[in-house]
Amino acid sequence: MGCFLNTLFAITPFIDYFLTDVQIWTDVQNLEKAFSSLRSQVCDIRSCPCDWKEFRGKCYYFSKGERDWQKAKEFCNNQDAVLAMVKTQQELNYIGSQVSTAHHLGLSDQESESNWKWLDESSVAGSFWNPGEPNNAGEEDCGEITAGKLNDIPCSIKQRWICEKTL
Ligand SMILES: [Ca+2]
Ligand SMILES: [Ca+2]
Repeated sequence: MGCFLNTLFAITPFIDYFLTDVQIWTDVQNLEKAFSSLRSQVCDIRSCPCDWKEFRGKCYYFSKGERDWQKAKEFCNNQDAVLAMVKTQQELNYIGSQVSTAHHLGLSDQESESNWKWLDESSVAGSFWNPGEPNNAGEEDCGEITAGKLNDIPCSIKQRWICEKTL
């Protein structure tokens, strides 16, 4: 491709003299085909950003630092991502296998006590909670994953978090 372009640029000043309109049109078409092929090859290369992990078409970021729930949420949004929302048992198992400490998730009942929703407003599978949770002990309005299942905690707790985005 590079050689082809170099050649094209080198001969450009002489094109008007040496090529007929038909030949120019053929060259333009060939060039368009070459660019189209190149573009489709580049667009086929899709992968998660460095430091993110891929699972079933999504990219996950497991933080090293610790923040409260709101600050963790803002971090994810600034990465074109969201605090992770766990929709399937497979996803819960995967995330649980990746962490050994509690992590914030995109889950809260801040809008309406005991009405737990993921950040996209979808509801939570009851079986995902740890036994006895959510218990709102002392006022807990944010969701975390701990010991492979969900728990409610105070939103002000600073701890690690997980972001997700579609691949
Ligand atoms: Ca609560
Ligand atoms: Ca709790």
